[in-house]
Amino acid sequence: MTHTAGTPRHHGFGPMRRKEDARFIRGRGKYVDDIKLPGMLHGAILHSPHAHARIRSIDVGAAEAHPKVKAVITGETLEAMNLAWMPTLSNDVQAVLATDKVRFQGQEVAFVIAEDHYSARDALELIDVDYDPLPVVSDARTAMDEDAPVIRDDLEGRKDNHIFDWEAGDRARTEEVFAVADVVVSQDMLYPRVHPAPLETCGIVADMDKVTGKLTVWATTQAPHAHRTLYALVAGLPEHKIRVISPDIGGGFGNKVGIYPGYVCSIVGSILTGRPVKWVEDRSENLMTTSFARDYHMSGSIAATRDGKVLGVRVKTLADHGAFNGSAQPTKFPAGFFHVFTGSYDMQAAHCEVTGVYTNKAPGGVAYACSFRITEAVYLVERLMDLLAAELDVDPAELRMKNLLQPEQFPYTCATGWEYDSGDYATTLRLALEMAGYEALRKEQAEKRARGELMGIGISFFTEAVGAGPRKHMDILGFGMADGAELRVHPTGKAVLRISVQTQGQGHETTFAQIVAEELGIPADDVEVVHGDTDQTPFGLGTYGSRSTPVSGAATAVVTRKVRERARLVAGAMLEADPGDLEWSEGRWFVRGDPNSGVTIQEIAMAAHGSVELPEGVEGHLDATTVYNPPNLTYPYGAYICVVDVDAGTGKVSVRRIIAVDDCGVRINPMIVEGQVHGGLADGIGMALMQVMAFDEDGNHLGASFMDYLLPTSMECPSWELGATVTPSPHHPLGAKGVGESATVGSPPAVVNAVVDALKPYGVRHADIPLTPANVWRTLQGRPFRTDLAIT
Ligand code: MCN
Ligand code: CUN
Repeated sequence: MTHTAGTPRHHGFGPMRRKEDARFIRGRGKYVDDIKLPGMLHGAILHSPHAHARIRSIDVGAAEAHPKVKAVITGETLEAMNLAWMPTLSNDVQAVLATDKVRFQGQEVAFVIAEDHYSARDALELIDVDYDPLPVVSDARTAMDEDAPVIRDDLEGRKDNHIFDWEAGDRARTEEVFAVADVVVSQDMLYPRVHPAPLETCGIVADMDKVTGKLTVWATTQAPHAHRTLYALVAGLPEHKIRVISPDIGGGFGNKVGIYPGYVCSIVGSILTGRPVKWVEDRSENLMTTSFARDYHMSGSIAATRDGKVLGVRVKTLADHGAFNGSAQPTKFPAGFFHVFTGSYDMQAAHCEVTGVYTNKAPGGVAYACSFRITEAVYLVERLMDLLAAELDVDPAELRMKNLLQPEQFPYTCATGWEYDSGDYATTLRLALEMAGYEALRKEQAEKRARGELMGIGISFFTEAVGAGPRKHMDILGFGMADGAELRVHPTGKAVLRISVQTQGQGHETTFAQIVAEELGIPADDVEVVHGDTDQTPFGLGTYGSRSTPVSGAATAVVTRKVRERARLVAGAMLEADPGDLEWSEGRWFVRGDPNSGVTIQEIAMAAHGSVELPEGVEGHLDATTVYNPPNLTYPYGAYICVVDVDAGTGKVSVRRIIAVDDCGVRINPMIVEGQVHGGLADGIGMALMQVMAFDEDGNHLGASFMDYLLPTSMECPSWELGATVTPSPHHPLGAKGVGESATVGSPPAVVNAVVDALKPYGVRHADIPLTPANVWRTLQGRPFRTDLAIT
């Protein structure tokens, strides 16, 4: 399964260039904003300037009188249609347009529909809303105070801002383990609120055809089928009369899983006006109102023996979910997969408690290349491992090596009940250490320290759980997550594959064609991958939690194998041989022992379409469909090492090197996998050093543009050093595991561990992210500050 990098292979796995790039680099991508329909109208949203205020009145008269305005929708309009509130995926409701009061700055208040975009925007200024400001909660830590204003008074009987209490693991067992431990290390840490910030913002074109009764929606969604079903359930439209098309997407990163008020308003707008309605967010709208991630305040502890054997971890977490519990968050697991926080280590016990609270901030949630909160879990345990290493005065690599799960322990059930499928962790860490030249780095560090220079080396070893969702985890979401796939091989042996997942930049049109190519022996260029259109593809829940390869990739392998088996029967008829006597080699069936006797898949395809007499019961054509139910999640993992230099005078952190060794099982396209890792590493640098959604005490959003919400550029990123180990997943038909979020999940703790390591001579044992120059400088002065609140 190893191919030399750079050598394109067209008959299966290997580093093949992305098929979709031909249109992207020539400017031929087609995004939602490129959709232009005859008679199309344009929508714009009026947002609340206040974080918490009662709405006394909304006067839309002047806006309606604007000559280019066709309609103005308010919460009242929606109430009449029973659509003022929409269910979230997290057992909550969210206001589509505010009726009673606004609960976060930027909340949607009214929707103007006009002949053109600019008129719609102009008319927003003609709307007069009378607000009565209320006290604000912008810090989760004060949300449960006696005198805190109740944000969700719309919920019956609600007297405080509490959403849920949730725990996992065995409390009593964990207490026992902590009681006998030689060493316990504790640390409070904040994973602040961040935003996925895809370069293409969210948008929709909704077109209700009043003659056919069919609603067609072009939307930037990662989950077109799920959106269709939700629209049907919420709006009462028949599902077969809804078509959701997700065109090219300029990045999702979790931002495009949910349904936002602008989508509902555009659909309602099209129903009301009888014309197509387009709504596309601007940058500030995207950053201020759409799904956030993290915002976890964690108090963690780790217990170990004196000689460094880890016994257990526990954590208490305060989770800030904003004003509506609004993101895709499994109902029964309101903290997502956070409890996979024993990480990659063999431990006897673990326990976590999570309390979710409402604040006057935009709907919080999980999504940002996160695997449903495994990002926070990995950060927690990897920081704790470093703190423990410091306490025991042992090398952090050595401590990890001592506690990593061993190959013979797989399948391994962790202390909170998750079954890790496969792994050879020590090999991966060893490779990373070797690539880094770890010993030499430590020597260099000692020399630098002697000269008063700050250099840090940080390690992170992560295990992910991706590929929702196996039936055995069905209680997480309350419904199954099987994905369909359909494959048709045309008479000339060219094929079309229809899949349920949606690509947002991951290169599915290439990798999924490669899976067919590998299994059928035809060139990947001969396979067209159709996705992102509910009328043309089988049902499936879409792309998130790096589930495409684990679930839909498996479905693709299975459906292709079905076609290959059909081809065997056709080949039997062609060769006048018993199909049982046939053997397969790349792209052809032949009579066992007689390789020259074979027929190619292309010849079989032609024959299958009518030119050969098929035996009784064998249908013609080379088509198949399948539905794949994954038996388990896949557990990719990796070892990351980061080297930083810190300027003590300014607090500026320079990331000198990042070494990333990933094991995502069998790699379909190693070049695409590396691309995924590159992106995630940049994300990790961003989260560790720059990105944060901060708010002031009045709930004003302080990161509503890219001037304030800082994304890493190539200037902040070193030249990545990647390595790979391949430990196949035993239950996946191709042995593949998901990788799309691995580096985003795994890299932030490596960077933070490196910075804290650099600051060690100053007695620093922890610093909260993002480690901006100001924060690092203040930390060096012994005065760190909260980055998620306004600094005064
Ligand atoms: N792949 C492979 N071999 C493997 C695993 C993956 O060749 N063993 C390939 C896949 O076939 C696919 C890509 O790598 O082309 C990523 O696959 P996978 O890990 O299955 O993840 P998904 O395709 O389901 O993508 C989702 C994941 C998530 S949840 C976020 S968030 C994220 C991410 O992918 N958003 C992205 N990567 C992104 N990359 C881009 N460019 N844009 C986004 O919005
Ligand atoms: Cu958690 S972001 Mo991705 O799963 O869509």
